[in-house]
Amino acid sequence: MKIDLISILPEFFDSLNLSLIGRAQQDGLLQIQRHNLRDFTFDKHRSVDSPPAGGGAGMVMKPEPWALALDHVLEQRSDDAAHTPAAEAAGTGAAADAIDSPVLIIPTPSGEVFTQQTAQQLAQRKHLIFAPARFEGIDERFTEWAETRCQVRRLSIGDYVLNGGESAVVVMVEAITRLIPGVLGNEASLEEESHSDGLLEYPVYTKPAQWRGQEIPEVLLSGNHAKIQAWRRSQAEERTQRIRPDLWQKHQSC
Ligand code: 6GU
Repeated sequence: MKIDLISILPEFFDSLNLSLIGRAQQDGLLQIQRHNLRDFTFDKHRSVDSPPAGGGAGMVMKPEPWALALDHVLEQRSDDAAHTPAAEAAGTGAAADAIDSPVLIIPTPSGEVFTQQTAQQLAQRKHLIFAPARFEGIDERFTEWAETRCQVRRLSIGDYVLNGGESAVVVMVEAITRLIPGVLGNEASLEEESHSDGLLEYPVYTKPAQWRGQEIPEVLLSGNHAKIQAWRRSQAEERTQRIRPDLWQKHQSC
C-alpha cells in the first residue's frame, strides 16, 4: 500500500516510523511519503491560510496549495511503472481498477465517523492520500474539485475537536495498516479483538495465577477450550451491553 500524507506539519508523522508500521515500511509492505503543503505555495511567507469569507473567528486554508499538492501526488502515481497504460490494460479489469484507484481522505470533525468497518474498507485499497487541515479547515471548493480527480472521504475519528487533523491521521493509518496481511506479527489476534465481531473484547489475564489477592477466573485454568470460548463470548456480550449499549443494539439487529 502507498500512503501520501500532505500537511504543514510533516514531522508530526515521525511516530509512523516506529514499531510495526516502521517495520512494515522497511519490509516493503507499506510506503509512506510525507509532503509539506508549504512546498506548494509561491509567496515569500509560504502562506496557506486566509480569513474566512463572511467573517468570523480563525483562519481558513486556501484551496490552491492543496490542489497543487494533490495533483503532484496523483501525477507521481501515473509516473509509477505499475500504473502505465500498458500495465493498467494488462490488469484484471474494473474490479482491480477500483481497488487501485486512489482515495483522498480529508480528516474533519464534520465528516462521517471512522470505524473498524471503514478501516477494513480502506485496508483493501492500494493508494491512500491524507489531507489533514489546521485552522478552521480547508476552503470547501477544494473538496468539490478533488471529487473530480479521485474518490474523496471526509472522516472524523469521534465526537470531539482536535487542533488539527494530523493526530487523526496517525490514528487512521494505524487502524488501517495493521489490517494489511504481514503487518502484524500474529494475524490471529485480529480475529478476537474488540470491534472485529461488533463486540468489545473479553477481559484477559496472564501469570501469576494469584496477584495481590486476586485470582484468574477458574475456567481459564481448566484447559477446556470449548468452555473457555463460551466464557469469553459471554464476557464480551456482558461488557458490550454494559459499556456500549449502542454497539449492543447494532449487534443484535445484524
Ligand atoms: Cl479528523 N479532525 C479534527 N480537527 N478534529 C477531530 C477529528 C478530525 N475527528 C474528531 N475530531
